[in-house]
Amino acid sequence: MNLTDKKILIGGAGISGTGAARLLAGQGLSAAIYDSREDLDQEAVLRQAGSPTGLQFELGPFRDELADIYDMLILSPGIPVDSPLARAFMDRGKPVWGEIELAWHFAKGRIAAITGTNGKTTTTALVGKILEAYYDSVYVVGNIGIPFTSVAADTEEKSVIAAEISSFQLETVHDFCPQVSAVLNVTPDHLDRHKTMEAYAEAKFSISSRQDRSQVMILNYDDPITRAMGQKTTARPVFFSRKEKLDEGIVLLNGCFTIREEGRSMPVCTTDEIKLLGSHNHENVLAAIGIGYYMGVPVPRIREAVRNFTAVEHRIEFVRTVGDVDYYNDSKGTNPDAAIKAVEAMVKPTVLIGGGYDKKASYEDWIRSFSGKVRALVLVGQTAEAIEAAARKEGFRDIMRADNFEEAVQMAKDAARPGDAVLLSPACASWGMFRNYEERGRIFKEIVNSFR
Ligand code: UMA
Repeated sequence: MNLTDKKILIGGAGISGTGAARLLAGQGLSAAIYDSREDLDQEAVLRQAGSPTGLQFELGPFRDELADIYDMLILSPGIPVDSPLARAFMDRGKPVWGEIELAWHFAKGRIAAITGTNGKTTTTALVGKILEAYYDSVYVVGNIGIPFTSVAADTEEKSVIAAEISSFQLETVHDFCPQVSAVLNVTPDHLDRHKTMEAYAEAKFSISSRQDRSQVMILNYDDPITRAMGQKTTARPVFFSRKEKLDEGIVLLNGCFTIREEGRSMPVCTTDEIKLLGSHNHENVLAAIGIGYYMGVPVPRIREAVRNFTAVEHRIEFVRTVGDVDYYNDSKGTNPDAAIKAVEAMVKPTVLIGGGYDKKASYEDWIRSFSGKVRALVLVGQTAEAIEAAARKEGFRDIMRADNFEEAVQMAKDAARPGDAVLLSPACASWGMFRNYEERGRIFKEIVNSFR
């Protein structure tokens, strides 16, 4: 589709929307930004968009007539596809694209696209390092915090791109077609938005919907939902498994990450050689090895990158030890499944800080994973009550409630004994209390770093 002469409305003035505005302006296309915030700092938005001339603003409650005035909508991932804004365009048969589709339209080179409920940031960052170990022109973009639109115009035919893509972003892809796609796992998350697990899994699967047999879809064999995707995909499915010694795929053989293809076994490195904490990270490493390999990186270069890779910020990130208590920042643990992985990775008695924005998750499995390791739970935020109720139902009683985040960290410090760990792994999004999980993690680290 040719965007010239189209009147384009960008929905949302966050980093996704401003990235889109910057890209469109660079292509000589004019656009307007819609945002529900009437008090939006237009100067700041303009600066973030690279000060394009002629960027218009449409602010405040959505008016249906905007969908008459504009020809297409570029939708930020935080705005649902069933919002009045998106519906109005769809009802009129007008295109609704997201950041990924828009960037894809202008980008050159090959893409490795990674989604999944958990592990996608770590895996994408590791894939970025693997690609950098071999290629000159590498970009790491998407849900990881760098909008794909912000680099699309810089890419060249020789570029390779590692893109972390959320289910929200996958709702607005159409022609997007990566060279290698990956779905790491699908467990309950964002059900307030997708409503059912089927719809959530379907959104994840659409990462591969345009691929053909010359392209690869990397899937987790140990997860029943992603394993089933292997039957449905039009791409060539390649499985990874932490548990099964598959004849084909990326597997763990006697503690060694190994690529198995057409009867050959290619050892990459052992679990002892990696610096990532927790066995869930073995899955991320298996997936990243597969993605790197099918993006054409030779095994020795993959080995080098995997061995040197350290944890991503906010993902079971060690902060410091104070008074013989280890502090870990897992602010990226924004759903119960991710938070379970963090609890499992702890080796010491743990005081856990949880709670935040309500995504209508259920917390029982998370509480059950405490299994004697979590000594006390400090709760804060909108979900504190629901988590406390779930914990009491499961027989866990060492619960404290804090009025604000700072108090929660202080309470955890007071409850911890020498030899313990304090873990921030909220099982909830940060929205409402913080701008995003990064801000929550940074503030946690600031508080911990201020302890004497
Ligand atoms: N807005 C409206 N109407 C609405 C909702 C929002 O006008 O109904 C406006 C807000 O006032 C705000 C803007 O939209 O000005 C925010 O847009 P956004 O929520 O899409 O946030 P961005 O800053 O553009 O960041 C988005 C992703 N955010 C979400 O998906 C919620 C970022 O993922 C992503 O890094 C970025 O694009 C670049 O691709 C964050 C995230 O929380 C990290 N992702 C979720 C997750 O990982 O679980 C999916």
